[in-house]
Amino acid sequence: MVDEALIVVDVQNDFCPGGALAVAGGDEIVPVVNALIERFEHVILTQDWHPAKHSSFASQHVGKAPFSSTAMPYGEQTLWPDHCVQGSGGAEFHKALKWTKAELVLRKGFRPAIDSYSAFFENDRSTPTGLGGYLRERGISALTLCGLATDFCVAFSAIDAVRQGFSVRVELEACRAIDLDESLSQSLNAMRAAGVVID
Ligand code: VGL
Ligand code: ZN
Repeated sequence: MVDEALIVVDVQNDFCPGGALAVAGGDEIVPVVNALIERFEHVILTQDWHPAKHSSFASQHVGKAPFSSTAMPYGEQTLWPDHCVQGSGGAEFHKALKWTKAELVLRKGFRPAIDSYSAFFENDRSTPTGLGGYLRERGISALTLCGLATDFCVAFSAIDAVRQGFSVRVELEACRAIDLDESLSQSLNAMRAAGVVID
């Protein structure tokens, strides 16, 4: 159908086993994601793409450990190990991901002072990435999301997509979670409450 797109979120080396912010089983989704890519006419990828010394890295906050959190001007921010640095091998897509069909690669998290989990809005929840306008201008109204990680970039993207008026489905078998402090169950509840269809 012409008005549907698949959005593949952050299937990058750093989120796979051996990577800097490895998600358990992150690599297991690759064949499932590849099968989805074949099925969809329109495919969009997101790529977490941070400058070195990004403010979401615990290394930039004295005395803070990875997976702790800190107050940023835009709100509470989880602090991560250094990951997905622009141009690094860790920022590349998993080598088995069949990504060449993608019509758009949307990079996010490139502003030093603000993180961006969602493909639509940065973590201040108000700076747009432009993806909403891109999809609307192309007449795409229904989105299926998959990728890494379920409870951060997939969930934030899915909820923002509903708020932007898209009809949104998440393919859980093509997702894996970080699951910090129950964040997986919280994100599933939040997605369902927002109106995301979860398969
Ligand atoms: C992500 C934490 C930090 C994600 C990205 O892709 O879910 N999580 N950066
Ligand atoms: Zn990141």
